[in-house]
Amino acid sequence: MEIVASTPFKDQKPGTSGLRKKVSVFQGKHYLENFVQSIFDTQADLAGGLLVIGGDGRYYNDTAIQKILKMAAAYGVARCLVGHKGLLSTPATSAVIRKYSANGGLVLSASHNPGGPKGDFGIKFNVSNGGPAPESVTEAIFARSQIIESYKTLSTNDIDLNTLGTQSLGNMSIEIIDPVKDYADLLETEFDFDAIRNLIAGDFRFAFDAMHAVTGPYAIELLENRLGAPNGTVINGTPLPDFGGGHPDPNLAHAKELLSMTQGNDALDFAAASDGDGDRNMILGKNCFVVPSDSLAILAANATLFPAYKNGIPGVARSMPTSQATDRVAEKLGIECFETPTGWKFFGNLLDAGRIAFCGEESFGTGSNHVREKDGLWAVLAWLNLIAKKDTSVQSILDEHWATYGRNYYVRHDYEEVESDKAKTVIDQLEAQLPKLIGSQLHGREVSYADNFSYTDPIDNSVSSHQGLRIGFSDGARLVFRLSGTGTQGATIRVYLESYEADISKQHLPCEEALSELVAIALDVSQIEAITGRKAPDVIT
Ligand code: VG1
Ligand code: CO
Repeated sequence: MEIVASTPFKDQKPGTSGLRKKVSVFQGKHYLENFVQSIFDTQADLAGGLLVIGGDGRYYNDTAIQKILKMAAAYGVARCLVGHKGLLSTPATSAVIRKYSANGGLVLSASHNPGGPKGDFGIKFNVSNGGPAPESVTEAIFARSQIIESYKTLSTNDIDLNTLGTQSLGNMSIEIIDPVKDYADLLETEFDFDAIRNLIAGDFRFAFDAMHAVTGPYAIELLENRLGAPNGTVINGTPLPDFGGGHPDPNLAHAKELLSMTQGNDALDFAAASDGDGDRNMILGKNCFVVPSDSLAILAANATLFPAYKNGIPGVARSMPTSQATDRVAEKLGIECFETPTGWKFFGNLLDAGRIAFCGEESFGTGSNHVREKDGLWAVLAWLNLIAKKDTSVQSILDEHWATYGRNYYVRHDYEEVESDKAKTVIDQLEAQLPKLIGSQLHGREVSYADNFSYTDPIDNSVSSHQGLRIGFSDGARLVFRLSGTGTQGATIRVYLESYEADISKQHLPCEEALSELVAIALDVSQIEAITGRKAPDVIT
């Protein structure tokens, strides 16, 4: 056992989803160790307990796992479950923590951020319900990291991560587990696999893009092995440390290859993709794209088609910037609907209390109470289940939904790597205007409310304030502005735009057209162009 003296790093405050930094920062002397020791020091249950460890396979995954295992053994963790080759997707980690009643888990991932030596790395700590640590826990970890003076480790050889089975490290036992099986078994209980099998055996054609990230082995097992999809249905299925040089973010900007497979004469009926750590999803149909906010609303509206929810769901939740499409479904079904701050950690209490069964975020995140993370393949299987049961195309599922509930046109504009002080000025000057906007007209639309979103958790009454600026209009349209909490360079300004259209004859406009006036209002009130010098968003999703 070695006790290594160290001094605090000022910047170890976890963001929306764990601590995320450039790989080079994590490679810095004591950086990773300080953060991991801060987690151990604040989580007494881990001493003598069970810890799950895995990651998305990105560059530095293996090195980090070796360091963490030695520190866990030195700290006194009794047992670790580690994914084979160091791999475990975020939803699979959640499933494993829950199945084996672990005291917590560490996911090594920077999610959809690019990987490789010049890319990003991250560490997320999940608690015993399988979900991301709530704010009270991340705040305690950060506080500890600010006064840390040393960490403990063992000086010993590396563990073999490539062989399944049990090994020991000091007094700690380590089991290298199949990262796929427990998770795939769980998903099989959620959906009607026979119906999906029949769909796939017919003339239905589809593809899944794992983007060379962690989901490849999971998708091959579920879609090809268990559901009988032809070999090659899963593309880019081998996890690579640099994701093949790509950006493992499933959206229209980064999954171009897949998008093109759903367009034109020979278009596939269905296509889907997930991100670096397997918790995001993108759903495409023949010549159409399902906006994630709509996806949540549609799955909620059709929950009884899924075996696990055949008696209906108690409630739903969406993050604040996610469109209000789901609210309309909840209203009609007579179930509860919650609006939470951005980040999956805010759904945990509601799921644990049984108040909601489905939840989602506009950022390509959808999930249910089967785990406590968003789950890319869960959403993909849900859509396959839906298509099989409805026996119709993705576009007609969308059309039918909009005809019943109205359409929430939706788009997000991201301005990336903006100088931090300028991004802050955009938000501050807008926030200062909010009180006087209420009741005023902006381009002919009446502002019915304008505030900085604050959330009181209905289960533990904890309050999270300053979660994003909202401007709501009397016609159901809405603008939201917030700064990203996952970037590693400068600041990213996110502008979320939404309008509501009940008239069926106006539900098939291009999104840009339907939202063009709101874009103009957003630019006017936020002064983004004048303050940042940017002429257009970098990414539109
Ligand atoms: C983004 C998304 C948010 C999501 C988070 C983590 O956060 O907007 O909805 O929960 O990423 O997703 P931010 O703070 O950058 O807007 V993942 O797939 O990185 O775990
Ligand atoms: Co992710």
